[in-house]
Amino acid sequence: MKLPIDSLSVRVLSAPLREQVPMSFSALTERRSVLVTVGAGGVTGTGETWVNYPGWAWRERLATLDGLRPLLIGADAADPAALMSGLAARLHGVARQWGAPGPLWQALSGIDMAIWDLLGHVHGRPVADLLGNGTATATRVPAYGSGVGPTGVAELTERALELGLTAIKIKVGFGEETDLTTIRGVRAVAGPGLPVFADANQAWDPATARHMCTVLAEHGVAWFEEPLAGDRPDDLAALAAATGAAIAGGENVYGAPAYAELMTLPALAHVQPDPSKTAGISLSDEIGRMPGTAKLSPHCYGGAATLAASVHLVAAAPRPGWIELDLRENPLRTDVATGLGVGSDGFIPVPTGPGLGLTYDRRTLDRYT
Ligand code: SMN
Ligand code: MG
Repeated sequence: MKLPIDSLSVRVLSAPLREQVPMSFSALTERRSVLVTVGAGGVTGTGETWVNYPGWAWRERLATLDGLRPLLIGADAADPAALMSGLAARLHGVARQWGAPGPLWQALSGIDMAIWDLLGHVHGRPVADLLGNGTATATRVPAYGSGVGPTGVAELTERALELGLTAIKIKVGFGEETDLTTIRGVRAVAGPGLPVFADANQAWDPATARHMCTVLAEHGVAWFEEPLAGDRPDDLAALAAATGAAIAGGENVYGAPAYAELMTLPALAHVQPDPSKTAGISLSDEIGRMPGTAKLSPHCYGGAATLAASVHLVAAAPRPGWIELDLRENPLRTDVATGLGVGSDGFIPVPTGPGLGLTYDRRTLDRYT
């Protein structure tokens, strides 16, 4: 059955943050999100496209989605993976010439997420059931608390433990002293046993990375995320060989060939495509099924739709990893829709409703629009 797309609409959300979120590359001053809604045959689906950085990215995204609309209207929503790989191939050349594969993939990711939600509604099935071969789907997936440090270390660690989460990810790459203060602060609250992951956001050079991976491993850090620039797999391999570090990464990789290359890295323990940013649901699912040993642990720093997409992806993955749950305030994730929540065991139950399984609250959406 063909499902010709007949509409594409967008909604820009923003919510002020009481406290800035420091990152090794920039600070975030407000939560921003662009919701993408696709319609076909009287049914709609809603996804989300990543517009966190830079602050004006939402304007670019509206323009890019406008530009993509003519390619989408009339296209078949029945097979989103085929539609996405077709669009990616068709737009590859212009994205290179534009120098903007990132924004293009981010726009396509939001569209793809919306189409999977729509398809779930058409079939009356959760997205997890429609992915892969539709079998061996988990009913709940483990979540870790992310975004701990360099500020708010004790408070955010306590929040993670209160939520029942069974692992934490710290932000490093702010200098050795600051990074050690962060890991010590987590251990002081959570004790020596809690699994802790560290994310350097590509801040280190190879020598610093070797040193910091060794130092942080002594504090029991279990994976090192983007310790080096994401586009240098040989440097990552050398770092892993020298230190034995387990590597995580993938939130800044674009296109199936680049992910396939990343997956050949023997030390890659977790691959982290972002369903709102780098790979939508279709390519994220494909990446999780690529040969290799890395588990699928999607990058998630968005609203409710991106979290839901991550949950469905991990539930259906042959090598399921972790769900990333940002511990800092984000009403665009917690307040705009119902259908997702963390259980007291630190696991997120996979929504059983159709599509992504979210029900948006119109009034709250309007408040943040
Ligand atoms: C991250 C990146 C961008 C914004 C927030 C957090 C980080 C992560 O790399 O993996 O969560
Ligand atoms: Mg990261």
